[in-house]
Amino acid sequence: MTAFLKRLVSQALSNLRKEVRPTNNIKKFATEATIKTKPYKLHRLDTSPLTEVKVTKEEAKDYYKKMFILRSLENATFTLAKANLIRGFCHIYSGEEAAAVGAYVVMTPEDLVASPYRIHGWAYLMGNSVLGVLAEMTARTSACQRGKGGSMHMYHDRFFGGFGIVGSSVPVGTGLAFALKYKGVKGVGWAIYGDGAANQGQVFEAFNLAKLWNLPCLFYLENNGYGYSTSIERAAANIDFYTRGDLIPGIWVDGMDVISVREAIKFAREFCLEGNGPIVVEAATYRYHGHSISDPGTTYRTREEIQAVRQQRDPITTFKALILEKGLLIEEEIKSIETEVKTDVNEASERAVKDPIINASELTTDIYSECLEPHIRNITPFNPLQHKRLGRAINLK
Ligand SMILES: Cc1ncc(C[n+]2csc(CCOP(=O)(O)OP(=O)(O)O)c2C)c(N)n1
Ligand SMILES: [Mg+2]
Repeated sequence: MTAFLKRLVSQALSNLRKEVRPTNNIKKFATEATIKTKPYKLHRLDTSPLTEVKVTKEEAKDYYKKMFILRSLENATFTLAKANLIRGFCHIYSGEEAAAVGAYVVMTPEDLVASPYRIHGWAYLMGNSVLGVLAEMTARTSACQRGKGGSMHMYHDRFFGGFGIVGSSVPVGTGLAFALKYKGVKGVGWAIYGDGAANQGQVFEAFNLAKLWNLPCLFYLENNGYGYSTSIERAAANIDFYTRGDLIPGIWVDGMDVISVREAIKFAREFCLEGNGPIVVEAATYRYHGHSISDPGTTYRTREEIQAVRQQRDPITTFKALILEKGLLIEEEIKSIETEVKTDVNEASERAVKDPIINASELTTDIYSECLEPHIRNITPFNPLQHKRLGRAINLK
C-alpha cells in the first residue's frame, strides 16, 4: 500500500514537473538574452568585438522601434515622392536600418557626425522629428531646416549633415575628430561614407592625416553594394574596404544585423577613445530602392537579387524573428510598436503636405550669419531682395 501511495505521489509530482517545465512559451518572457553576433573580419587588430553579448528587453524594443520608424519614414518618403509632393533629389535608405540604428545606439552626446546625402534615417536618429524630416522634403513650415536643405542636407545639434559631394563627409568627419582632440573632449568624430565614396582621393588624404595625428575618428562605411548604378566589383579594385585605411585598423561587420553592428561600433569607439587613433568600420548592408527616386534600381541588378535580400536578410524581419525566438518581445508587443509607429508616421506624412508652404522670402533669409549687405541681388539689379536674419535653421526641440 505504502509503495502504491509512493508511486502515486511520485507520478503526480512528475506530471506537475512536466507542466511547469520550461517550454518555448516561458522563454517568451525573457528580460535579457544572450545573442551571438555574426562573424567579423579584422584588419590590423589583435582583439575583436564581442561575439556573444547580452541584450535586454528594453534594448530589443528600442532597436526594433527605431528600425521600424526608419523603414516607415522611408515608405512615406517614397509615396510622397512618387506623388510629386517631394521634388528634386531624394535617396531612400530602406534596407540599411540596422547599419544606422546599431551604430547610433552606441554614440554618446560628445560624438560629432558627418554623413553623406542618404540621410533621412540618420537625420531622424540624430534628433529631428519624422515630421521635420518629411516636411523638409515637401518644403512646409514644419521642416527641420526651414526647407533650406531638402532631402540631402539635414542637420542637428551634433549632426553636420548631409553632404552631396560624394566623399566630402570624410574630411569633414576627420575635422570633427580633430576638433574633439584639440578641445580635449572625450568624443569621437564620425565620418560616414558609402562604398562609391570609398574610392575618392579625399578619403585617402583624410585617412593619412587622421593616422598621422592619431585622431579619434571613426570612418564608418555603409557598404550597400552599389554606387550610383555601379556594383562595388565594377568600381573598386579592392572590395575589402575595411582594409583600405592602410595602417588604420579595420573591422568588417554584417550591417544587416543590428546587434553585430552595435558591438563592432562599441569596440571601435573604445579603440578611438583609448588613444589608438582612427579606425575603419565597414558595415555590409543593402539598399532596396534605386540610387535615387528617379532610378528604378533594376537595370544593373536583378529583381531576384533584391527579393532574395528582402526575404533572407532583411534587418527588421530577421531581428524580429530573433527577439521573438529569444523571448525578449512577444507578438503582441511587436504589433503594438508597429501600430503606434505607423499611426505617428501617417500623421506626420499628412501634416507634411497640409502645413503651409514655406514663404519664398525665406530664400533671402539667413544666407549669411551676419547681414553686411541689406539686400541680395535679384535677377535684375532693379528689384533687390531684402536680406533677413532669423537665426539657425535647426530645430532643436
Ligand atoms: C564628387 C562627386 N562625384 C560624383 C557625384 C555623383 N554621384 C552622386 S551619388 C554617387 C554614388 C555614391 O555611391 P555611394 O558612396 O556608394 O553611396 P550610396 O548612394 O550607395 O549611398 C555619385 C557618383 C557626386 N555627387 N559627387
Ligand atoms: Mg553605395
